Amino acid sequence: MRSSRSSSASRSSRSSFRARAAAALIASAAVIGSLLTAGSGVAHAADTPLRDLGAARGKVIGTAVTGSRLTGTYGDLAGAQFGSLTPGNAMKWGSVEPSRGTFDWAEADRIVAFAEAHGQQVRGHTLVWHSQNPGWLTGGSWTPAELRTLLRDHIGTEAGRYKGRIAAWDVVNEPFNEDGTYRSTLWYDGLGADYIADALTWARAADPAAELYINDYNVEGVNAKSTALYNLVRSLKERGVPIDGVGLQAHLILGQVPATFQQNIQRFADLGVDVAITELDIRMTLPSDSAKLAQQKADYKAVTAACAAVARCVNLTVWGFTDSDSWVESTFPGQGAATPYDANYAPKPAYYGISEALGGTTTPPPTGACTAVYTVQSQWNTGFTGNVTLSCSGASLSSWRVTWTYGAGQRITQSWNADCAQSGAAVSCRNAAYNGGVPDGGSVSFGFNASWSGGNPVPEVTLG
Ligand code: 9MR
Repeated sequence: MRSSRSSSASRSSRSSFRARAAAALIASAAVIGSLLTAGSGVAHAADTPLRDLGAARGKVIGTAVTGSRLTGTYGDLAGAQFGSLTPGNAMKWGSVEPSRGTFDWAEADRIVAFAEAHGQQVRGHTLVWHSQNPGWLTGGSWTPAELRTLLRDHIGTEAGRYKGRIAAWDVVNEPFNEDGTYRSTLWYDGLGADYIADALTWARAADPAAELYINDYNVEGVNAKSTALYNLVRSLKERGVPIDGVGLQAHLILGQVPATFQQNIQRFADLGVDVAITELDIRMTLPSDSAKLAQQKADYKAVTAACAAVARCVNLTVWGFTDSDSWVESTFPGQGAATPYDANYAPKPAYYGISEALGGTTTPPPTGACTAVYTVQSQWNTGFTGNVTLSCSGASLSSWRVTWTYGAGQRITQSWNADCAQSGAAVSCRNAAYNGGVPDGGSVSFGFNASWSGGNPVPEVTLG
């Protein structure tokens, strides 16, 4: 009954979504079309969006997002391709109540409003966790009774604020250790294991329409940790505690999709709960190359196929859809490229892995691409140093030209490792005599100094 409510809500917004999706794809085609590719070319703008492929199979395909980025190409793709949004950080306790009794809902509100405007569900993340809590909470010393009241009030406040607007809440996040014992946290240590049942009960009271989940990582295959989660869910159901689903985060390593993924999803489904793959990413050792990207495609396809095969696997969410919005590189030095789109918003083979597992076709198959990424390396009151890095994967270049248009009056004063010319706002940089070649799996960078005033937004670059 619960899931039919959410799916009819998403159905009613479907037709207005289509018009917006078409417009968004036209907007993003400028970026996609700027890629140079080997072989038969790049993504075709007419490929069916993931959200539509998922909907046709009864699955919601989602992404984690950063609220402040929901404009331009990032916003176009987030709106056009995905059927649900999860705030990556904006709904965590430390984000919403940085000082006790002082709330900041701005980014969370923005994401919820964006989702509603685009006919998307919101997965709320997360009400009870051991991490990203405010300092006043973790630094305080509380009696068990005080801690319980704090938690109950927090759940009531946050889930209550968004009542009726959240499809599913990750009520409790990451309660287990790898061996299946309970993780020692503020909550477990202070309140015992029943903090989980209490949190679910309070969440149900605050928002009766939301599906309530427990979410964890390294629980994708059958192992000690996922079995502990399984036993917990079974006992909660036996006790009549409200629990509607389990979230399998799926922060995976290239080539290591657990063989028992589908079997594990199925055993939770057989308990009578929904399953969501809530935070999918698949990291690799950098730099990426065509072989790694092909393996990543196979891995994304296997994960999506495992979800597609089980009716109660209702949602598959990627933890950031672009490599420019992923937690991986800063957390695992030397690892990255974990998401389905590269940092320039070009769909990677991984994107087609998801799409193909949902019955989509790739027209024509992507064989690789070269991309250019513009960054501001340092900035002072009147000037800045910029860098552009060209990288090729599954393709190569023997010469190149990168162009962009400044939106805020920036002017290039000096460049190195490229011949740059600026006319009005338009900049064009060609390779120097010695660095026109960019091999498959390789990269070339050039730099420049420029002036700015008022603002220094990063322009979209075209490689052509
Ligand atoms: O993506 C989130 C990142 O921006 C934060 O710095 C990080 C802090 O722990 O949390 C990331 O999201 C986590 C999610 O909330 C829970 N599962 C693991 C995710 C990756 O760390």
